[in-house]
Amino acid sequence: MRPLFLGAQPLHFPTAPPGIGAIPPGFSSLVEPIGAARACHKAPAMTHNNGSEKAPSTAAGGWGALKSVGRQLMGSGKPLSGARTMLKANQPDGFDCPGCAWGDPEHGSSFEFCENGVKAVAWEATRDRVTPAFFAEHSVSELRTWSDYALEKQGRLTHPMRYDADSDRYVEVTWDDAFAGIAARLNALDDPNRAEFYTSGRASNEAAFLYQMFVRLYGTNNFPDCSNMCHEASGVALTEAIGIGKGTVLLEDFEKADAIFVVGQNPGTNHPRMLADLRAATQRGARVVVFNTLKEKGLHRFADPQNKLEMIRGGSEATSTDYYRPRLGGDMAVFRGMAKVVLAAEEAAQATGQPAVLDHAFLSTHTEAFEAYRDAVNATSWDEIEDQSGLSRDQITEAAEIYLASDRVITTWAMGITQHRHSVPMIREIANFMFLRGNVGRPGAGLCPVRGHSNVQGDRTVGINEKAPAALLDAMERELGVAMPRDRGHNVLQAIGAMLSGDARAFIALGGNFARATPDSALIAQAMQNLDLTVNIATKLNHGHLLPGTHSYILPCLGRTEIDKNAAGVRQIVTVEDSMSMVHGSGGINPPAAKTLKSEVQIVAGIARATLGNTTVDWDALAQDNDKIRDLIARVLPIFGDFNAQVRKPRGFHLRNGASEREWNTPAGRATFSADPLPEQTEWQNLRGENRRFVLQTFRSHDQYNTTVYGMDDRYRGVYGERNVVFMHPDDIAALGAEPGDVMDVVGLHDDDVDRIAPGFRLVAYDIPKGCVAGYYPELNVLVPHQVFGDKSFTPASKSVPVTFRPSETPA
Ligand SMILES: Nc1nc2c(c(=O)[nH]1)N[C@H]1C(S)=C(S)[C@@H](COP(=O)(O)OP(=O)(O)OC[C@H]3O[C@@H](n4cnc5c(=O)[nH]c(N)nc54)[C@H](O)[C@@H]3O)O[C@H]1N2
Ligand SMILES: Nc1nc2c(c(=O)[nH]1)N[C@H]1C(S)=C(S)[C@@H](COP(=O)(O)OP(=O)(O)OC[C@H]3O[C@@H](n4cnc5c(=O)[nH]c(N)nc54)[C@H](O)[C@@H]3O)O[C@H]1N2
Ligand SMILES: [Mo]
Repeated sequence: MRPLFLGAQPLHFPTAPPGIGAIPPGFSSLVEPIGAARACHKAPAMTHNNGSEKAPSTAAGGWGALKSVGRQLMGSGKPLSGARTMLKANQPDGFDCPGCAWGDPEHGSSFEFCENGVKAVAWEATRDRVTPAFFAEHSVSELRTWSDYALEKQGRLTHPMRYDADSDRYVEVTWDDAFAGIAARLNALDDPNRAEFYTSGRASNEAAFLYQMFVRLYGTNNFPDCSNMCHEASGVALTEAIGIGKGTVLLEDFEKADAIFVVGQNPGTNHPRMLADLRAATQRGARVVVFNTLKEKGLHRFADPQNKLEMIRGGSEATSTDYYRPRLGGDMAVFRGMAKVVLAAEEAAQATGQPAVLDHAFLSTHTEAFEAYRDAVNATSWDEIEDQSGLSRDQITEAAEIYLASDRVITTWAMGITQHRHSVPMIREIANFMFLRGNVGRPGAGLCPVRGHSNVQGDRTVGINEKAPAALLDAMERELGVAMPRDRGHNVLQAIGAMLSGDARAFIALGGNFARATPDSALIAQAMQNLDLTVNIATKLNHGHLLPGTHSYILPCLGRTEIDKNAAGVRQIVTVEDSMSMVHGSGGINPPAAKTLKSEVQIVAGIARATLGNTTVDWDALAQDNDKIRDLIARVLPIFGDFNAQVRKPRGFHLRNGASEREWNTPAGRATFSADPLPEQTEWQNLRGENRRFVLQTFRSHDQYNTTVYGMDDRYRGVYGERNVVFMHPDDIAALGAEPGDVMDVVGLHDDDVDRIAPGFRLVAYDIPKGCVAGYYPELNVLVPHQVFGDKSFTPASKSVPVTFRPSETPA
């Protein structure tokens, strides 16, 4: 063992167990145990897989995660100031980790980072640069042939660039010329609704608020937003059910819950800090019940790389106690089935004079339309439920019994739930189920959509919303003295429609990678190049930047980890809101990647001033002082209170959420049950029995952040060095007349005259329900039809894409 010192605290860090290799340089000072040991009796680990398979014996996290961390911190042989940077992640005086929207613990004293947070930070803190010289060397047509990985790997964008069609290259432009050029194109449009203003969820509250103010003053509500492809269904369903489109729990509730249901979510990769909370729950005897089509490793066991003892012993702890594997799109049936069990238990209790099972006080005081729901549940047969879910009545009964035995239950979910056609009724069903025993709005219980991007929830709160509530628009009008546009604007799919039809003429993106994140990537690529103006505010080069319209600009911005100073040298902080509605400050600590960068706030203000002038709003003043923006936010949205004072508290503050206090902002003034029938057919049921047809879910590998590809491995799923793979049941591979490892083309089955083909994908034999297959986004987005989306949510159904396979000409 080598003694290490972290501040005043001596630490002993273990050497790696045999076979793991040396501790990678650069990460050792990252390691510190978190919190005190939470010794308690342990709940038994059980799996209820679609067969009788055993859970994998290995754990997520552990040495593999630490090795990966070390590699990330070393970058491409140029060590980053990584350890220091990492220590400031999610700290009161540091920056908010750009990795995900999971909440931070109350005592922001222990490290709060994870392997994938480290990747996100290291990716931004790279020393590689994409300079004007790089663009002089490579034409846009050439760069289009590069992979997503290769493009971002070049490093941070340094200078504002303008597309020059003659040379097919981006050339350097001054900031002022860029702003003036953009303003000229925007002001030349005959209708502001011909411009689309995209936002990706990493943008801060300050940048997003300024952006929506600019766009509305310009005259449109066209706010296609990454959340349209993400948790939109949660927003829609929860607004209908509980009167607010957000979750109702705090991180502390996870310490109090008797059972946590984790549905359609892969926290081991996408919200790794959540694993610590899940395993703490199993350790104190709570049940963690997983519903996931796949056996995701992080949802079985987790070795905490920040726990010294565990690392020395090579130990790990369970992150779940019960694991069920429904078919794709089968979860509404699962929850309907569990509700049947709960209602039957209530009847039995009544018949035998036992205590009630339902929370009658809650149902009568706080809910609406329970009877209609009860009728809908009674009208749903077990046959339907078993067929659609792929789980047996016994399995569903077993899971429901855990719910019945638990006083306090939390249900969390993510993309496995939100990216289907019937996502909104599915999430309403989750809410219905939770209402039955009053599991919303009390400690240790509640609904928890686990958001994706680190500030996607905050962006919505501050007005990035194509259908913004009237109250927000009224308040903006009062503040600015100018009428706000009132027509509903475009969401992502409507923006795509407008681009395809030629109605849209301009596209501006505050971050993100619209072209690759959206469905039907091949069609979108064409449509984007037909625009008059495309503008990308970004940290790194991606394919979205390589589809220039007639006039095109790349505007490089500071990242979260970087020091942001105004012209007078005063440091600025920004704020973000996590999945638990906690708003906190974030200030960078690294020097900017280039002196030429501007903050997102300054860039938005620059475009706004050039387009609208400096009269209605003093953009110049706002650009220099984020406190002024926060004051403005609080005037428009009083829920932020004394924003500037609150945000300087160590852990930030909680944005009040009526539903978590049982105040229901629904039309009925109560938590509202829905009585939707199950979908007639899920995509799996539609395709069943049809030769060579499958339903595909497109998800994330362990080495990517959405369209940002960090590397070619998916360690937890045993895939190394490649991304063009499709996970498939061995029997399905055989039915194709193929063998594991064969390379085939994946062909989309949507019935229009577009060819949707992803050539050259290797079949990986995998433990996955028959008829269901899986592969990575964004590579498979060419197969996702933009016409198939969630009812009411308009979210592309990227977890249930009908596909078939054909022999491939592409070499393996
Ligand atoms: N490292 C890293 N972190 C991230 C991201 C990232 O790309 N990388 N992305 C961020 C963003 S924007 C988001 S939205 C979140 C995404 O977080 P997740 O929702 O965890 O993301 P996916 O990779 O899409 O995983 C979907 C999971 O749902 C399961 N699933 C799919 N369909 C079904 C179904 O019909 N039923 C059930 N029960 N399960 C199903 C899949 O097997 C998979 O485990 O993560 C955020 N955090
Ligand atoms: N098939 C399929 N499609 C999907 C999904 C899926 O599961 N399956 N998931 C959907 C989901 S949940 C989401 S959220 C979307 C994600 O869609 P987006 O949010 O549009 O995509 P990202 O890949 O997160 O964006 C990456 C780019 O953001 C830029 N960037 C990074 N940091 C910053 C920053 O601090 N500021 C600025 N201005 N730019 C920055 C970089 O240039 C980088 O290239 O994709 C959706 N698409
Ligand atoms: Mo997302």
